[in-house]
Amino acid sequence: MINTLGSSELMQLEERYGAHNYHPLPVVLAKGRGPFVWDVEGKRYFDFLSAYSAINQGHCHPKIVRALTEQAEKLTLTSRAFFNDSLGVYEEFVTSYFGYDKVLPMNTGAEAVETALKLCRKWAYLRKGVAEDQAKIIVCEQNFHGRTITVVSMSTDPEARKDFGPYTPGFITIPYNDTDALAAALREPGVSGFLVEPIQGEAGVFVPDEGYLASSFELCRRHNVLFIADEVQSGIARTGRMLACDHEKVRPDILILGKAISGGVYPVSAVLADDPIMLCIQPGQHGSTFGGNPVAARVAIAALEVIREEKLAENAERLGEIFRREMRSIPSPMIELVRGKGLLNAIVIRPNNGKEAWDVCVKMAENGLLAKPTHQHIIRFAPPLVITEEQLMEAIGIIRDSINSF
Ligand code: IF1
Repeated sequence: MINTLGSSELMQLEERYGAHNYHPLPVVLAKGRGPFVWDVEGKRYFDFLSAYSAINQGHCHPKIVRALTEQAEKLTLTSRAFFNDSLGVYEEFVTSYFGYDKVLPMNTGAEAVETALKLCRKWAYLRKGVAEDQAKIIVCEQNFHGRTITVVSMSTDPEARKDFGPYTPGFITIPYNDTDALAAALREPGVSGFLVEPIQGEAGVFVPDEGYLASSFELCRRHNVLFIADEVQSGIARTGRMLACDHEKVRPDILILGKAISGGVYPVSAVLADDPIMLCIQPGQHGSTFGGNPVAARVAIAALEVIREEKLAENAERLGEIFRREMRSIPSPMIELVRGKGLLNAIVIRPNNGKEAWDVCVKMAENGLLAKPTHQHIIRFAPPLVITEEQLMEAIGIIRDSINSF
C-alpha cells in the first residue's frame, strides 16, 4: 500500500483512533537511516532522541536489518515449549559478551525489570532465608523503570503513578545519589535488593557523584543484598562504556538490558546473572511467549556485534566530550546547565520571555533536529552513536541557532 496521506491527516488518525497516552512533537516520520530520519513530506532531521536510546546503532542498520529479515523468512516463533536453533547460540554469545553465567530473555524493558524483581525475591527466600512475603527491595526517588503496575508502584512521579493503585508493596524508597540513605535502608529487615539506574534518564539525565555506584555496590555486598542495575537506557555503549556501571568498574549482581540490545529493530530485553541467583527460578515459574524467540536472538547478536565492530562506545565517549564543550560555549541565558556522560546528555533550559524547553524543541524541529523535553525545563540530547564528528558539528549548529533565535 502506498501511503498518500500527509502529516496532518496522519496526526488526525492517531488523535481520532489512538489512545491519548502521548503528546508527540508534530512530526510524522516515514524513513530512517543512521543518525537521520525523514518525515512524510521528505524533510530530513537529525534524530537526537534515538527512540530513548534504543537506536544506538543508528536507524535501519543494514547488518541488523539483514539478521531480522533472514531469520524472519526461516522461523519466527516456537514458544519456549520447544528448543529452537537460535536461542542457545544467542545465550552463549550474550553471556560471554557481558560476562555472566546465564541470561533470561524477555521483550520489553519493563518486563525485564519485573523479571529482575521476581528473581531477587526468589533469591531472598531460597538463598538469603528471608521469611515468607517479607522480602524488600530498595529503589530510588525519581526512578523510571517502565509502566507496569509493580513498576509504577516503585515510582515517585505522580504522573506515572496516580490513580493506578492499589500498589505492589515491598519497596523502600530512598533519595538517589545518597549512600547514607542506602546504608540506613540496608539495615531494615528483609532487604534483599537495591535497584538503581546508573544514570537517571527520565529524571533528566541525572548523573550521580563519582563513586556512588562503587560505594553502593560495596554496601550491598556487605549486607548480602543484590545490586540490580537497570541499564535499559544507560547501557549498550550510550554513556561511552559498554555499561554505565563500567565507569566505576561495578559488576551488578543482576543486570537489566533492553532498548539498544536490538538496535531498536525489535523488542528485546534481557536479565543477566550468575548461577547462584539465576537458578533460583525453575521451570514453570517465569516466562514469556515471545521472550528468546529466534528473530530476537539473531537481531540481538547482530546489534551487539555492531556495537563492537563500529567501536560505538569509544565514539560516544569522544563525541560526548565535544558535545558538552560546545553546548557550554553557547552564550545564551537560556542554557542553565549542561550535563551527561558519553552521548546521553541534557540541557536545563532557563525560560526566556515565556519561551521554554518545548518551544526550543519545536524550533529545533523546524531547523531539522529532533529532541524531546522532559520535566518541562530539560531537553535530552541522545543521537545515534554512529553519528560522525562532522554530523555532530552540523547538529550543534542547529541547536545553537535555535536557542539563539529566542
Ligand atoms: C515511554 C522516559 C526514557 C527506562 C529504564 C526501563 C524502561 C525504560 C531506565 C522500560 C524506558 C522509556 C519508555 C518510554 C519513555 C522512556 C524514557 F522518558 F520515560 F524515561 F527512555 F528516558 N528502564 N524508558 O528508561 O522500558 O518497557 O519501555 O521497553 O514512553 O514510556 P520499556
